[in-house]
Amino acid sequence: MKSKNLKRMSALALSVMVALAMTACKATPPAPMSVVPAPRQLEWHAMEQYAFVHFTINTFTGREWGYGDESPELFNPTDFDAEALVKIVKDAGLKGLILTAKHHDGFCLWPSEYTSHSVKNSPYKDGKGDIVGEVAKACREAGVKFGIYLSPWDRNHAGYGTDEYLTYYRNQLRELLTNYGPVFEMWFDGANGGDGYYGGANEMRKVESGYLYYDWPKVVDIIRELSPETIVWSSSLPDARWCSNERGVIAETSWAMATPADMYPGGHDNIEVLAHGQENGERWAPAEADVSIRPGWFYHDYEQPKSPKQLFDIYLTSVGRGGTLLLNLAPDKRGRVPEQDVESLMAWRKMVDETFDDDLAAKASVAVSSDRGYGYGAKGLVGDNEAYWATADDVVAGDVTLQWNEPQQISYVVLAEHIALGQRVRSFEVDLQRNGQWQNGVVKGTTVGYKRILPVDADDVSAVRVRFTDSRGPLAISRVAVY
Ligand code: FUL
Repeated sequence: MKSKNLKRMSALALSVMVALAMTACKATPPAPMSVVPAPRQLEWHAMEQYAFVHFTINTFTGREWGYGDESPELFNPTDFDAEALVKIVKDAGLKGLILTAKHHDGFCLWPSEYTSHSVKNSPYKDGKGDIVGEVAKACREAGVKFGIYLSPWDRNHAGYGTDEYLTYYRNQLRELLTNYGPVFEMWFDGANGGDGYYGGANEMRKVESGYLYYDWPKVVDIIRELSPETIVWSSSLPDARWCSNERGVIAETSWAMATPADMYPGGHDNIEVLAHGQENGERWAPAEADVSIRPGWFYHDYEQPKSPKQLFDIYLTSVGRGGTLLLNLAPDKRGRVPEQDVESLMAWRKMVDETFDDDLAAKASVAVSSDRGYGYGAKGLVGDNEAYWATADDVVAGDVTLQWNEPQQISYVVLAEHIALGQRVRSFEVDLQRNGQWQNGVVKGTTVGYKRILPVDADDVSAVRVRFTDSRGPLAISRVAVY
């Protein structure tokens, strides 16, 4: 008995020693690049896709941009149900929901204490309703993250263009962050100035440069003070940037880094920098692709939703290009997402899940050209785990080869960098071995980032080789998958 115990103890001691020795000989990780994502940004990347919801007085007037003179009485959804809305979002695999708490017309979907131009003067729940509060609560309960769109441009407010409005705007921001948090993302639209109601003035009010008028650093300070985990979208100090179009297309070359002064020179959008980011940018500001399921952002009865295939293509050009997808839903006058939109959305989800279900890398033999030592080998490339493949400090190129016993039919190669240490890859090529012959450069690409999905339609593939041909530092690749 005694000797049995002794044997057990020594086996245990041995395995502890082996584990300790192995940890001790694990190679050191590559040094981080000078710009890396904050923890809140890493979490945001991992969401991959989330919903936008455009719903306000425009839903009832048929407009895209309300003038600001609309009576709150027009806001009268007959069948709004926050839980049903959030359920659709969740079932579609969208990890968050950003609601238009206030669009350019100035109508507030919450009973703000700073204005009467809100739901409290609408017939919805006899003025006792609070769309922002109801959606925030339903999101919390369903485990869907909640975000807020608070339009800086306000065509209703009499003081728009003066300091008085800035105080109003900041008070509303405080009110929302205090009463409806946690808020994963604050969305500040760029549309600015122009004609509007402005408390009855009915005139043109141009703010010289929208960005300078709002004094964004002050707005960002408020967010950091009240809600440090919130992603700030756009403005002069963004945690995430506009991808430069509203079609859901992130550029093929897209760095997650960019320098604020280059993104917004003189307070205006620099489309080129917004589209591509900058390899040597000073800030982690990855691209977000905002696009609507319908032609408009708000519901119009004459419009149709995009097909599942169109949504799938958008997924490939957004999530598949290293950024996130912000997909807009437009509830109708009932306050419901139209049935055909829900159908399209669910079919899209199914398409994504089925396409990326069975990673062929799991049954391949995987080899790399070199690694930086124990703990950073080929194993780290396969499956969804924390490990990653990394090369030695002076090695900025390298290959991964996946080989199968049986030839495979493949549709996509998916690459991912270990971005916690920064974005590195400058260029890569994908080669295929078919019927014993290597076909080189079937895909040639530049950046990878959080995730890169590469359409490759080929059968009889016995091996896939990814050649990372240039990088800003040693390679740190967390995934090579094949579907
Ligand atoms: C635009 C706005 O002007 C649209 O109305 C919409 O809110 C979209 C997401 O951003 O610039």
